[in-house]
Amino acid sequence: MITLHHLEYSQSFRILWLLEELGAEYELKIYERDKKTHQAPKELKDLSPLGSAPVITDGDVMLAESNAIIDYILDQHPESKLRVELGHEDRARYLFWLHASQGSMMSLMLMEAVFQILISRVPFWMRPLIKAVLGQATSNLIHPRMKSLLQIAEADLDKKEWFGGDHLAAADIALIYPMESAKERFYLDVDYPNCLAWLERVHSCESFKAASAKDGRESITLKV
Ligand SMILES: N[C@@H](CCC(=O)N[C@@H](CS)C(=O)NCC(=O)O)C(=O)O
Repeated sequence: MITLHHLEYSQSFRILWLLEELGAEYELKIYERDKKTHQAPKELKDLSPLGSAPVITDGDVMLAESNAIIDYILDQHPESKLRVELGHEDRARYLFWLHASQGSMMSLMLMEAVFQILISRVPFWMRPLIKAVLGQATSNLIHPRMKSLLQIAEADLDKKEWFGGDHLAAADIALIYPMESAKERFYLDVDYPNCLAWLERVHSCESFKAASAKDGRESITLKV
């Protein structure tokens, strides 16, 4: 049986939601972040060479990386509709969003979070300079790329309700963390009604509510 090693308020929420959506049998181990550093505790770091969450263990298998874990779990549930099968008209859309979630959107949101942490931690006399440099990087690099991604998302959701097409798919599960982060960082506003409606649909899924209750979260807050 799979054990999900879940770090509170982290990207591993997606795996919790996936397991709930599948109705899978699993064991859940919740780890608390260090109160000061927000880092994972040593017990979780020791599980994988990456030292980050999520991690799953399954017999002798240990696996890290959210999307690798999503694929591993879906391999065990071939009956699930969370993958859009080969040859389906929505296959390309599904693959794009499954991978853009981590490869593009999450990286941008993470970069912005790291910039903000850096600004808050440098000595105060350096802060105006660092803020100006990282502010430029945010406006020139992060904002236009996020805008492009969200515009594509908005157009795709105008055609069909989910990132996988007509029903909830693994791409939607992978996207929840960067999309919630985008909302928290004010990228998602009235210009993106379809994206906001998608978030509402996600929040009303019973499996999402069950995962949220187990995580003890009220909302997704991006912590590195
Ligand atoms: N690309 C990795 C990122 C994992 C990651 O950065 N996890 C963060 C939580 S959101 C973490 O474990 N932070 C605590 C730490 O590094 O100690 C994945 O998707 O699994």
